[in-house]
Amino acid sequence: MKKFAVFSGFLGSGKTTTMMALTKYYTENHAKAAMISNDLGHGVSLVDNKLAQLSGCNATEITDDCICYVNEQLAGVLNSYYADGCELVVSDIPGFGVGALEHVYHGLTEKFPGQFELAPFTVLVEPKTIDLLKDGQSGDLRYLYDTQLTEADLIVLNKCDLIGEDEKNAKLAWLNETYPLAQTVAISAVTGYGLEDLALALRDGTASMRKPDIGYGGEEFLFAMSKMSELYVQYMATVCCDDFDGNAYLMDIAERVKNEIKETGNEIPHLKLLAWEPEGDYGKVDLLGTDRSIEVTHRFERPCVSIAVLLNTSAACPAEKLEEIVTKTVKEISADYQLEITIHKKEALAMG
Ligand SMILES: Nc1nc2c(ncn2[C@@H]2O[C@H](COP(=O)(O)OP(=O)(O)OP(=O)(O)O)[C@@H](O)[C@H]2O)c(=O)[nH]1
Ligand SMILES: [Mg+2]
Repeated sequence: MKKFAVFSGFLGSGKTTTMMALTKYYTENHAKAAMISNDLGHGVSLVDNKLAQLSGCNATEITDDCICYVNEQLAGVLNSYYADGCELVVSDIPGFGVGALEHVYHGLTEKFPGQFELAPFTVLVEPKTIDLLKDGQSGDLRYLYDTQLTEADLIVLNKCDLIGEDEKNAKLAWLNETYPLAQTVAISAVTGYGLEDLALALRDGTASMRKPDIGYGGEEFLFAMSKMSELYVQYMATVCCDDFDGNAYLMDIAERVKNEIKETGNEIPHLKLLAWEPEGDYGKVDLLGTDRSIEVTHRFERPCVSIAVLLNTSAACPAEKLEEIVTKTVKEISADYQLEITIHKKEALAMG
């Protein structure tokens, strides 16, 4: 079997965490699996890919462009994974994944007929997003949330560890009623709950290849996209003292960025900060919006003397403003911790 699935879903819904958990689970319980992280920065290293590699996953990245527009490059990566014995490969998609069904699934099928077996087009959603959609409070983002789910063959309700059984069932029932063409599974990428259901849905299911009318490129889509920007920063930091607390350092950066973005009235759906030292110890911090608390997703176990840092973020904020806030924050907090930093890559992209 040479199965491939795209994992779409809103920023922070847990695509990367799920792909990491699934590829490990699938490899241990079914057959060899691998993952691809895809994003738009030019010549950058992605937090998601570095994280997957640090945690021992079979992972690679495609940068510079969306897999929507580089079908040949994607096919090359898939073929090398299959040649290596993989039977399932999953990839995420930059931005919001809207239009991926057409550009990736139909693109691959037209250019490479019969070569790849496409698993259900998979869309992740977290409980909080369903609340927003149900209450009609999703504002400008409603179009994106709804369109993603409309395209899905398989909807994955992730982060079920955060809700009880009754709430999970109510949310699944709402999804089944609202998006009747999609199959649903409930999982927690963090606890591993539901991973067997997800594995079987991908192994046994096939893509419907249906083309729902999503108004791609229309006014609502362009309006939602026009607000978004992305920022990629890579730097090295040398530590001068022997009690440097990498976890506190990453938390402080995320906290200050959150407060500064909040002050401007903008929103930051996902900020990822990953730092590692030469021995492989690493810390990861995630911010999922100005109204949420910061999560330490992985902790440094020991004090460290030099670290490499990757920061990737998507924000509903003008690109220059985002870059200004993040750069200033990194410099100030690094100075507070007496770190000497060398920024060797920085790119801000406006999505609109
Ligand atoms: N409680 C809980 N948290 C989760 C789960 N899955 C992911 N998360 C957390 O949600 C945050 C975002 O997860 P990611 O996997 O980075 O989300 P993503 O969809 O890849 O985000 P983008 O790459 O920005 O699109 C991280 O802090 C994760 O630890 C889950 O099942 N339960
Ligand atoms: Mg991700």
